[in-house]
Amino acid sequence: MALSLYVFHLFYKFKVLVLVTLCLMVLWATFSYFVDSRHEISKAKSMVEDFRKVTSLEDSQKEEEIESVPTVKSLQGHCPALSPYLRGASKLTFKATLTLEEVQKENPQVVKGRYHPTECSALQHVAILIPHRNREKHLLYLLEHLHPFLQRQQLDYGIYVIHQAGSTKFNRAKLLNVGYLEALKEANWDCFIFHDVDLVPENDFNIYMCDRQPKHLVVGRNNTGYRLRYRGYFGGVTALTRDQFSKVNGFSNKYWGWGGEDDDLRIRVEMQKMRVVRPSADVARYTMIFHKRDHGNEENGERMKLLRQVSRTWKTDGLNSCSYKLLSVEHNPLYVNITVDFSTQPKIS
Ligand code: UD2
Ligand code: MN
Repeated sequence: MALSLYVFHLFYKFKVLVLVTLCLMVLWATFSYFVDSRHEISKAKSMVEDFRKVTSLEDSQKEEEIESVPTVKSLQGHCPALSPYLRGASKLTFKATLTLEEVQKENPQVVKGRYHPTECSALQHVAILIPHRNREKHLLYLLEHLHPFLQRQQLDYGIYVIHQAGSTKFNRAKLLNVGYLEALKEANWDCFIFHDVDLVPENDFNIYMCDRQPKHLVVGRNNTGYRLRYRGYFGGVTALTRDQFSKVNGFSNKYWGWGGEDDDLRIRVEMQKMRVVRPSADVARYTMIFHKRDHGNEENGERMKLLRQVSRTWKTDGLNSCSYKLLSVEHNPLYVNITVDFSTQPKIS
């Protein structure tokens, strides 16, 4: 009898132990679920906050617009802060046999390099400016990926390729100044994206809209292990509003060959008490199509000297002194091609 009582007691103790363990497991699972979801919620919150900032910039612009000229467009509802078409990270492919005709077929709604969503009124009008010479294949790949990317973001946009004619030293910064000046002759763009031809964005949550501060869109790229190259790095792809860019007098026109012009723009931005902002590292990712240094774009030996002078020269070297010979403006189906000659220095066109 005593033995069976003892066995019963032991069995009872075992049951209690199992029950307690089960309770602990349930508690642990619940706790980790809440910790995870709190993390997710705060991530989502910060994303929404980012979009709210952009939209409020837009709203203040739109309010001014509505007050001055009530247009038919302003009666249409604005697109949402977060487009429903975004997909996140995508695996990029670059088909060797791709043709311009194929890309055109994929983008029937793009006319003369421009697109706007029909279901809502875009939050910003964005001009993409691409400096170019001898990189036709890169341009093709960029157009292939960028058009659908921008359409998924519900932007009213136009793509401008600014082509440097001839074989004089390449001048990326001056080409971008030309792009800004020429694009504004066509439309009242709110925002400018200064875009290398060989950088393809990997994640469409990297929104091609301007912020209240100048924005640097390349935190990382494939060939630098997706890390920021250095703290003040401002190269590759940047977004500035019409006003931010005009406030710094644009880029310097004096950087011939490779390097320095991006740091010069950052110095101009900081001198105007603006601050460079960046999207989070997990979305600001790019693939740079492999290339070697081009002929005619050799390293600029003057760049350190020029960088030391920015505070003295920015007011007279920039948009207000950008002289060039405009050779042509062609409206191709997928982009506007602006060809300029820098070999002579005629007065501003
Ligand atoms: C870096 C920067 C770039 C710029 C450059 C220094 C990144 C990702 N990019 O680019 O923004 O600051 O250093 O000047 O950090 N191009 C042509 N044809 C040419 C030469 C240049 O089209 O013959 C254009 C093209 O758009 C190209 C860009 O200029 O992407 C920059 O030149 P790069 O790609 O040779 O220089 P990279 O990759 O070191
Ligand atoms: Mn490059």
